Amino acid sequence: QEAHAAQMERTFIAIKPDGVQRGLIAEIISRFERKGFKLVAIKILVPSKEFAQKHYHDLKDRPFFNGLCAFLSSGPVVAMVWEGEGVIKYGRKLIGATDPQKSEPGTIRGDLAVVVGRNIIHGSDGPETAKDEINLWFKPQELVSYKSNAEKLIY
Ligand code: 3AN
Repeated sequence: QEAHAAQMERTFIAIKPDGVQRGLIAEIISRFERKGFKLVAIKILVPSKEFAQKHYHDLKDRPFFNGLCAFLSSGPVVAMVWEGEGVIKYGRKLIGATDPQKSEPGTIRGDLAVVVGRNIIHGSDGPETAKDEINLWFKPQELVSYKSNAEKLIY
């Protein structure tokens, strides 16, 4: 282990029920993987309504909060943790703007979604939310630290 190999940045990414039902799991994972980010945790689950409310607690005063939580808990969600330099900010870039009408072509939402209520993917919006969301969705032992052989070609 090299001295500078400190814990790399991590973010929480979820493929929402619409993304799963539409068969976009591999497409979305592929975009993060090809960029050079590393998958360190993954599972599929149907979140309860209460769990969805915890996940979206920051939005509890918004008019769409109930619909949003009902939707997140309506079917299987693929929950993941991705690791890499700048992964929080760049992950948001790969995802694109919240409203798919405003996300650029080339982004996940720009290429694959049409309306804000069905925008197929969630990504943490900063270091604090990343930490909170990873802790909410995963137990520490579900995260796997490993050295990828490709890393020396990426960094
Ligand atoms: P992002 O997912 O890009 O971080 P947030 O955190 O502002 O965006 O919103 C979380 C989720 O709430 C969005 N992914 C979207 O599904 C939903 N949402 C945001 N704004 C609206 C809206 N105006 N109407 C319905 N749903 C919304």
